[in-house]
Amino acid sequence: LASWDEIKTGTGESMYVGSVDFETTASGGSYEMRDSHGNYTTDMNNSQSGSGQLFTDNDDQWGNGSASSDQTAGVDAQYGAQMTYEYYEQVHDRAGIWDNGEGARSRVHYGNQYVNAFWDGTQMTYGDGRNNQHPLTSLDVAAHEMTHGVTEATAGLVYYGDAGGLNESTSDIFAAAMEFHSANSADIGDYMVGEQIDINGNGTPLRYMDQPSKDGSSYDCYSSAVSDADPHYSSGPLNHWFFLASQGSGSSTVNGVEYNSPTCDGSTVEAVGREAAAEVWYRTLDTKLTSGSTYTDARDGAVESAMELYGDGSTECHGIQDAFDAITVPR
Ligand code: ASN
Ligand code: ZN
Ligand code: CA
Repeated sequence: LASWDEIKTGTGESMYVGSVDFETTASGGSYEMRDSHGNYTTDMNNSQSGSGQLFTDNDDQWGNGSASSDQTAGVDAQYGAQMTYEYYEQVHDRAGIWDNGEGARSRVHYGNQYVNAFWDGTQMTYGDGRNNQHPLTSLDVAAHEMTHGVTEATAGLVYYGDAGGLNESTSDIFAAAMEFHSANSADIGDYMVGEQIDINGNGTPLRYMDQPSKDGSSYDCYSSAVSDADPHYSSGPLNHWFFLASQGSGSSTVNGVEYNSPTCDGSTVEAVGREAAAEVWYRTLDTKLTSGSTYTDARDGAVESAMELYGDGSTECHGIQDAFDAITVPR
């Protein structure tokens, strides 16, 4: 931020979160899509290389709520980055991906009909989705990708074996936690990932945390087979753990969405609440896990974290353990 620049409040018409206010930077007579932490968003204009062009605007009113404006996907990505930054800062006392107060770049309009988003070690990148009409810029997808950065900067979980599943699930867990925390009225919080980007063309989400196998590929329960699966499927058991710890087993309704989460061993799990579950998992990621951690390490680390946070014998400690029993991670 140059000394003559000034943080302003821009107004955006987003694709997925309605009309939003977000931080912009006034610079040289126009406005930049850049917030007070240094998170900024660029337009790749269908290219697949380079940094893209920083979004700027003359009146600080951005996008039109549809893909017909190039700024729209930028609004979602920038808002998502700002909201995720604030989630980590407010809830986990973490100053961004690297915990050093620095923001990151988001790139939108990557490629043509590119139906994916990714973290590459330095930045978040988003394609425009099916028919270039469904940019992969929903809040949960933005938080998912940014969390890959947090995971890299903390535990450093590799992207294969058990650790790969833990890595993917960590991104889904904080995607859900951030979506609830941001409490945006157009995207109020749920235990699904990618429910707004219509990635399957029939309105179904990418992943379900109450019963991960509903996507047709993810595992609900831990077994040795999980270790050989794609990280997006071996994430299932830990996503299921997060749901069980947050909401408990059986049926529940949250923000109007009905869930059903059977346990793998027929047990009943009492909820410790989403905030406690997220707190425990963040501490586990930040202080217990390393690059090659397994599901057993995840269990041990989470139980230890729950003890440190809430005390030995606490309801939280029992609930966290019971949820790991329920996904059949051996003691
Ligand atoms: N969207 C995917 C993810 O973040 C990209 C990948 O396969 N790494 O998991
Ligand atoms: Zn991922
Ligand atoms: Ca979601």
